[in-house]
Amino acid sequence: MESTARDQRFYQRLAEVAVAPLWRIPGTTDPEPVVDEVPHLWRWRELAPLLFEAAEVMDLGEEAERRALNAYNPSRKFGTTHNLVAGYQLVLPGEEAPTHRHTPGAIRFMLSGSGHTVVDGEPVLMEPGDLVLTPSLTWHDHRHVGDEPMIWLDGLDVPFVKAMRAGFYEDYPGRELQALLTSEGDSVRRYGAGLAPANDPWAKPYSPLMNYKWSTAYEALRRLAEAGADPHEAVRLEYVNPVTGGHVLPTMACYLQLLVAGTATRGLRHTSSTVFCVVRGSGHSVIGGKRFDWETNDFFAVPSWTWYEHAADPGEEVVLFSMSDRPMLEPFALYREQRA
Ligand code: GTQ
Repeated sequence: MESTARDQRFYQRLAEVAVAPLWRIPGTTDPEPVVDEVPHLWRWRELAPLLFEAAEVMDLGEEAERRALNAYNPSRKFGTTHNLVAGYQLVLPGEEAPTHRHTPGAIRFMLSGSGHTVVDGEPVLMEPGDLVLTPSLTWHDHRHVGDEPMIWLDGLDVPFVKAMRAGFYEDYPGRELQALLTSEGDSVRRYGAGLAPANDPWAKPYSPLMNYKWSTAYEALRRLAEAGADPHEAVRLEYVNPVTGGHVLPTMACYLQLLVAGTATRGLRHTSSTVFCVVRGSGHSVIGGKRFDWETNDFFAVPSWTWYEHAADPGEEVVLFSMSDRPMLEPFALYREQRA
């Protein structure tokens, strides 16, 4: 139909009362999700020197509460994916990152060194390969132990929480470090074997286990590897809430995955977005048709509804850690996946 002067006046009048005609709104009838973020790889080799330089530029505890480098998707100003943000964090010997809490939930995958993250009064010892939770509104701080730099990968749901207009943040009263309320590893003793004390009253919307130890997780992964591999998932375990069997956090799910040396997965895509971190070995992923070669400690973003597959180099057993926003989609029946 021709656009007449009368039509134009009509559309102008709609604009004047802040209304748009549905038939002119793009995207209303997209047959599939339109994804505005890109697959991307962040290399440890490139970022590690910058992380250590950050220690010269910024005093932890004085200038800022955390020395963390947030990875943003090159197609966005904030967020590694549209729902998740990931990045390296560094605490040096003698340093402490003060106590605070916020509505965004966080997970930490430990890469090197050691220290305590104190979570609501529980000192949680972080060692390489451990997955530590600091769920929404739990008081948390990080305290270095030993003589190696303490480095981990942070994963948070900040972009989602901001989009929900639900971001709140608070420093610990008096700006002191929180008091210790239990002995080290209390939740590991209660829940660390994947079982829970009988008649356990835990009812919070996140896992009561604050530390999934590397040795336990890797041993379980090796045992599952003996049972065989899935063509799309390879050998893949989810870190679960031992009380409910559900995801570790209401907004984020975490996984540990093994690829036998020289093997590859088949293509997979889903409506959840994922950040993968290379725990061991080297290989590559093809994401949205683009190849990314990765090494230990690198991490990469797989956007929603984007085909991806992983391959382990010959002679290299590969272990991948991943965090996913799948729990944000499931309650609304919006999680969907497809296998090649
Ligand atoms: O370590 O508590 O990357 O509060 C972003 C916000 C880390 C933390 C981040 C945080 C933290």
